[in-house]
Amino acid sequence: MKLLVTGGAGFIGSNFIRYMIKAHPGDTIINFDALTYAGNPENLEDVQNNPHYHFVHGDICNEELLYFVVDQFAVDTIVNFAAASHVDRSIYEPGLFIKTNVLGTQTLLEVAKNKHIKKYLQISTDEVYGSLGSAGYFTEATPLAPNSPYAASKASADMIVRSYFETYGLDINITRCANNYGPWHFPEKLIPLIIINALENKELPVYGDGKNIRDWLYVDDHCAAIDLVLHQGKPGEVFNIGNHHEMRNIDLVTLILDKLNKPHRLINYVSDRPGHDRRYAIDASKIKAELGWQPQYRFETGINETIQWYLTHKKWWQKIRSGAYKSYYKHQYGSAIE
Ligand code: NAD
Ligand code: TDX
Repeated sequence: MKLLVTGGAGFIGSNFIRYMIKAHPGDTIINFDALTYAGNPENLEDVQNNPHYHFVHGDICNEELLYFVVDQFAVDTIVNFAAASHVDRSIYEPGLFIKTNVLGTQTLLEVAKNKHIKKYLQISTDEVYGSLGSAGYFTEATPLAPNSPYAASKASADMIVRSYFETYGLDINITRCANNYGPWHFPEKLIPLIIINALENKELPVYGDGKNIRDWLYVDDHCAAIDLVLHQGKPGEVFNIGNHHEMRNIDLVTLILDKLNKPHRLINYVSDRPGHDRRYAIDASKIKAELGWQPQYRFETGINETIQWYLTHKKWWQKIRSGAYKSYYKHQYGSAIE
């Protein structure tokens, strides 16, 4: 396989590239990434000298460059991770999310169609389904009802991907995964933010009443699912990915504090996120039944490994937290949290 991975320098993309290099050492992987604040070449330092791995610095809105790269490497498969991915940032800057997530996806699809790419996989999210009440699960048949500009941009992209299948016969799949956690997770997101703030004895910002529920999946299990869909996904199909690990945010924050032996008084309830989805929960029975996917990580194992990773990679996150991230943090949390 000659695989173009967009957004491969981010959290899930970098874990996926490392996973694929191990699982399919003969494949060629081209990581195409704009290196926004969330893209970090250090995430892939250990594979950069692998002769089957190539990095191209580029924007998925740049059609000309995409054609060049697809020709240059004779790309036959595309996985699109590239996205503006943080819900809170989408509230301040919706236009960027539309540009990257919607227009960028369409640009990539156009190249895939014209270059007769064999498989195009769109990495989507469970957030496109909106919010659940206290019961029930998202299935692939749940209507899309996105609530944040981020979720709306991802849902829009999904619709365009679908249209390239229906109209042009491009072999596409869409995966919609639950919240991921694991190594290389950018510290603006809840789990790494809580681990790092706790390690530094800083306050932990919990939105609203802390009772919003997220369904957590270890990133390697997501990578394995993507690998299966790439190889076996029937054209045009959507697959939900998740492992029934629902937790209230406050319970997750408390669990991390306890594991780090840090006091609960670090918790600080702050203003809620506007449009904050109450509950996500994925029904992944389709990918299990059709492709035989089975998650390997129990939450207890995954969270312990994740905490351990942040303890042993202080330099990685200290560098991020000392740069431009500081002004985002101040903007998001103001003086409520130091
Ligand atoms: P991330 O923010 O860590 O990484 C995004 C990457 O995309 C970065 O490397 C960034 O530089 C790159 N990028 C951004 N704009 C680009 C552009 N215009 N052109 C090329 N590259 C660009 O995000 P993540 O958490 O790794 O998420 C990856 C994908 O998975 C996203 O599409 C996201 O919607 C989806 N997803 C994430 C989760 C999660 O829990 N993190 C869950 C489900 C789905
Ligand atoms: O400081 C915080 N305090 C807080 O209470 C932050 C950053 C988050 N939260 C809450 C909001 C959510 O209920 O924690 C939960 C998780 O928040 P995020 O880590 O921002 O993730 P979420 O909004 O659920 O979105 C993530 O999962 C789905 C990814 O960022 C998306 O890219 C993915 O599609």
